[in-house]
Amino acid sequence: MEGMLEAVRKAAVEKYPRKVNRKIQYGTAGFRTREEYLDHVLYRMGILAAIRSQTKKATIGAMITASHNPEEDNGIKLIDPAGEMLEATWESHATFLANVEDEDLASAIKTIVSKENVSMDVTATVYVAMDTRKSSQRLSEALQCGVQAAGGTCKDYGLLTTPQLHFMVRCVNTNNQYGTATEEGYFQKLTTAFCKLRQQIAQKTDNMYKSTLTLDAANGIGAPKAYKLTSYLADYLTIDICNDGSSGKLNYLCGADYVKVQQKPADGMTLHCNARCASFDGDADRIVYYYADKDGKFHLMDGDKIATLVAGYLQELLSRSGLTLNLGLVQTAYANGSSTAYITKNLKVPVACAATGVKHLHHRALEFDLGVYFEANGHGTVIFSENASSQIQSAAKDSSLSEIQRDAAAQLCTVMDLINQTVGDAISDMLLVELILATYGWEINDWDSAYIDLPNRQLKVKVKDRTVITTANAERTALTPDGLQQAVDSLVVKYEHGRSFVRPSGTEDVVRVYAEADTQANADKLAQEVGQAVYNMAGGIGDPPAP
Ligand code: 16G
Ligand code: MG
Repeated sequence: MEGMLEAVRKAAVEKYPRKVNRKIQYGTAGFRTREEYLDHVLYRMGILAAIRSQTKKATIGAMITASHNPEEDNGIKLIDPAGEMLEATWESHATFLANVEDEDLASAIKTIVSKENVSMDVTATVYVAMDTRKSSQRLSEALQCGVQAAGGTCKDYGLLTTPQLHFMVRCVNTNNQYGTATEEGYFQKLTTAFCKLRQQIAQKTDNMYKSTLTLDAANGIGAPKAYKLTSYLADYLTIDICNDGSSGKLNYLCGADYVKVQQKPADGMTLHCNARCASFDGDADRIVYYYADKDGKFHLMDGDKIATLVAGYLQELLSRSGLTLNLGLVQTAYANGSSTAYITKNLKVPVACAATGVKHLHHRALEFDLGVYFEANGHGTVIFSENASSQIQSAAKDSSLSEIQRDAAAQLCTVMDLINQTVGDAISDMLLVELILATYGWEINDWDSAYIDLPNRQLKVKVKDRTVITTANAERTALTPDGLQQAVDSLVVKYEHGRSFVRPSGTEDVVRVYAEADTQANADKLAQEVGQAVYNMAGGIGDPPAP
């Protein structure tokens, strides 16, 4: 231990000193900030990843990315053994370790080691990958230096999407039961399932589905991976890849976040009537679809629309199979009210609401046999419990069941392989959506017509200290400051289909306001009034929210 601490201290001082005294926090999606502030943080996260690996006696992942942030930013997310997000208590270890002075680094490591009962005799293994940012290679070297200084070994995958690395970590920790921990293994697993299911679809003459898709790859890692993907898809899907990084800038005027927030197509995408378009974000863990109707009007198919499509499809397969497994959908407070009403009333699938952030949705989804979760921003997946997965597998082989039941179970089995269950995955979600549309023989407007979104508006309010706002009930109720929730309630009742909530952002120094109502004008008005209430009661600074 002492030898390791000396090696760690030496490399810290000589190669990765903490030059600037600015506090950094492991937030909802790891560390994320300007790339020039991150070298020492990455080095230290290498050390932490090694210790985490020794604690869990398993391989840990470290993904270098800042997702949909601008090219100038970067960041890191650690991945736990089952391919899920880092456990919350370790988020505070990460924040602690990233912020200590260089001379306190050794003692900080000792503190964590003694708190967590780390087995120092276990050799740590860390799987490392990065997105396409210019700074990623340099930061990856810093991270690997940290792992090695702590006595661990790295496997460097180079360029991967975030969900690909989550997949690799899960594979290696299940002795490749989940899949093979290589990029080839990833594409093989997903696309074999996709092609098999596509092949089974009877070609009805009235099938309106067209197997072409235009993809905006956000000038990021999604582009080279989507090119690779196409070689596995036979004729089942043709992808025309735009914003592939050959000239444009990462996430600039493109990508899933831009399209969702701006409610308009990414630059470089030409929309033809009812032709499907999709956008990935910068690390390809989010996807949104969109199209223009015959009048040229833009329609966004966000995470809510994807969730209803997926939940409806799984519900149908489950009921055909006769299996009595419980299927549920997890959304956040941002889910459009129309989507929640449609899922509950039309699909009769129970809906749970979780706080914003993938880990909250993921955990809630684990409570169902089949848990579908999606954020409106396009991040989501489906998780199958062990019980569900083994029941589905046995039903697919059970000769006492009818052929219809067995076929449905066999299809579910293959669908499980198509889905990256570790985390939302733009590539896997795209294949799933394409499969479902092809199965139903739908054009994108058929999918869209399931329900009409309630008009909505989001606002940001700057306040002196956003922590004065605390929430409960999956962020739908403001507990403090006193009287704020009553104020929101009294505004909401003035509007038909009115709904609004406020929450402090986990990634920006602002308070976010969401409002929806029967018309766009009313949604705008409600958001502005609620924003004003936040401004008045929670210490607003600068200009009050504009009408
Ligand atoms: C992070 C979350 C995302 C969430 C967003 C909310 C992960 C991997 N990402 O990007 O799920 O929607 O934060 O940001 O958990 P906000 O707190 O600023 O509204
Ligand atoms: Mg992302």
